Amino acid sequence: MPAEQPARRTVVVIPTYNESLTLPTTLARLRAAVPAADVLVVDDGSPDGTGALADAAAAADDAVHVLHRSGKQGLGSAYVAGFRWALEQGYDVVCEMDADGSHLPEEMPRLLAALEEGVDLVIGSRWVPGGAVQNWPRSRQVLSRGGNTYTRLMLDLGVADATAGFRAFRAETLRAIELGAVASQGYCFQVDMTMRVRAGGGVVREVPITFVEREAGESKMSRAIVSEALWRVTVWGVQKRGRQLLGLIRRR
Ligand SMILES: Nc1nc2c(ncn2[C@@H]2O[C@H](COP(=O)(O)OP(=O)(O)OP(=O)(O)O)[C@@H](O)[C@H]2O)c(=O)[nH]1
Ligand SMILES: [Mg+2]
Repeated sequence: MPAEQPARRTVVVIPTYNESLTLPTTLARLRAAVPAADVLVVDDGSPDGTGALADAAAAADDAVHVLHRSGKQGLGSAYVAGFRWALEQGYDVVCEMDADGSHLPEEMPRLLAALEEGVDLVIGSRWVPGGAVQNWPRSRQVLSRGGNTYTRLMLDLGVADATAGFRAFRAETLRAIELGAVASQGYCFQVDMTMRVRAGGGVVREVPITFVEREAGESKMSRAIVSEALWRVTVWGVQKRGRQLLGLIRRR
């Protein structure tokens, strides 16, 4: 009989800012869907009391943890803080998920199952065959598809949904990344992390998911987040082409 694999310790990091209407349901569904996984809520002092709701959930359930930060500091830095905490605690697998119900907790087991030996990062993807979006306005679909097409042209990461925030990382993959150097704050945090995993030779696998528009609470999407993604991806793309050109010249 093959030796039994030791169970992987898994944590799901959920960043929150004003998600009091959605977090309790998301937490309950996640705990039911993946009972073996712990949860870390990273709340940025939400004025609507999301942090207190997270504390109440943590008091009632040992698997739920909360990191409180003072004031809205951005999605990217919330994830970096959550990842650091997770690595310090010695988890083997670290996942990302939104609080607003867009990422179905019931699909998390499929992401975890796809993180097989040899896979470093699993992305729950809207834009691979079998992936879908529900109730998303046409404008958001166009933005997401357009952003991903531009990212593919500039960076060629071999990924259809580089901005997706529904993910599972192997802890070693995160350990190999210099998290302090990650400056991206909005959507492009996801592109940034994908690029760093690929640059380190990591294997990325996409699994199709159904992304559902939030039913309550407000989006934190802003013009600033879109323009940050646009300029950073452009700078990375130009740098990449520059390196390729230098390589060509040196070879001659
Ligand atoms: N801690 C923290 N969480 C944040 C911050 N900005 C966004 N979030 C959370 O990150 C997740 C994604 O943010 P959303 O507002 O849903 O952004 P989005 O999914 O791109 O936009 P929608 O499609 O409109 O929902 C949610 O759980 C937010 O509460 C932030 O500055 N700090
Ligand atoms: Mg959302």
